[in-house]
Amino acid sequence: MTYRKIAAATALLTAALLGAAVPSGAQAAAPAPSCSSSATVKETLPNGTTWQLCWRIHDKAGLILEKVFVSTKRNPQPVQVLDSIRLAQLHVPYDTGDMEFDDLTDLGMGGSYLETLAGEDCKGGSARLGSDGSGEPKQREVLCVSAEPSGLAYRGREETWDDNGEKSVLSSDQGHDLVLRTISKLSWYEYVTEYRLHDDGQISARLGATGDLAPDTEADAARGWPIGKDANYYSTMHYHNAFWRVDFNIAGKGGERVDQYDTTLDGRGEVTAKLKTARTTIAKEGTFSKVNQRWWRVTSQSSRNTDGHLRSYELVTGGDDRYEGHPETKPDVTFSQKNPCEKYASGNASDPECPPDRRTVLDFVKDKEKMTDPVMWVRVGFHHVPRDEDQSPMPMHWQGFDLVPRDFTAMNQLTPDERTGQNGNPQPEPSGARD
Ligand SMILES: [Cu+2]
Repeated sequence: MTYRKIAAATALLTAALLGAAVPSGAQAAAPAPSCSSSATVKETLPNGTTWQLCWRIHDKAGLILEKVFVSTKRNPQPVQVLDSIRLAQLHVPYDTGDMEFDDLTDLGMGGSYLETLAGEDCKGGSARLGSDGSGEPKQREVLCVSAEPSGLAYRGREETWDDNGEKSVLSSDQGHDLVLRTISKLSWYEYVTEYRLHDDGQISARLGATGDLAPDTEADAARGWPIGKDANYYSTMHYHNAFWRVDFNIAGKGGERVDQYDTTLDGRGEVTAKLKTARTTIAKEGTFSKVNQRWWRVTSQSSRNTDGHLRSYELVTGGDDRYEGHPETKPDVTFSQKNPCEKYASGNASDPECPPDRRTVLDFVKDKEKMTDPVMWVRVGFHHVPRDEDQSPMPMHWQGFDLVPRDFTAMNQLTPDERTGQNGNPQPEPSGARD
């Protein structure tokens, strides 16, 4: 998993943090929110980073974040990152081949499946009222908003010399994430939809699973794992194959370009292997998969940071089991031209307004349309081999990915004052270092 492991101790912190004073400079006029105050989250983290967004619950997709803007103490003007992000499918096929649930389109993360927060669900956070997306007007406490510590954000100790001798300047700070979280109970499983908006501009999307294993007694040792006494009962292995739909709108300009980067061996230098990294611009719709040292970024074609570099966000995926039982779950990422008929990564219902053949991501891209407004479909799978410890309730297991800013700002968004002179100006090697 590449997203940061978060310390469990978050309680009590959020109430204090969310009420913290906004640092000067971070109060620049934000664009008018396009949603009501109850559907707006605008919070400033301790080091001055402010995230602002709209949220709502969709009966199938569950929690949707829209119009996501970020500003920091050093870059106080809010800049849009995302038009929207949400889950786009969750396949749960069992290894026996006897059972599969497409949890988003068959059931749904919203509606009656959406849990009202209770107990310790949002301890230390702020529970927000909202409707569950079913059309039912009743408002419930369904969204938990909290600020959670993310550990050491950076550290740099600089050694300098003057007439008085050696001087050491330490820059270090603790980081925080703004966390938005909902819980959906689908039969035995309980899923946590979570977005972590980091103070350095990173966005982490992840799905947690807890609750209980689904009962199924058909498995043998090749397709199940013995739980309970001896080997009387094998709990069936299965996948949780999740898709997310990500629509960037960098600086509100849209029209991003998709870049793929590959790093390969390129002969030898004087000491060791040479490597080269090459960009391939993906102009047309398609599906793509990871190989060693391959990654993608979504790049604005018109918005630049103050160094003149095009702003972008990079997709970073970590632990991932590819489910090969369906053709549409084989690619790791799909880029398609934005189309309102393409709602889910699979299982799109027939709609008289839409062509009948747009069921899965593979259908979305088969005509290889030129992309002027790309949508990114990210697939992350988890092959769940049950274990004794999964009962009961099951410890949370997570799957997800990160969106990491690349050239969104000219320096680290958290750069402290004493380091601002170092942009493009690396410091000389400290004395006493290796030669
Ligand atoms: Cu599972």
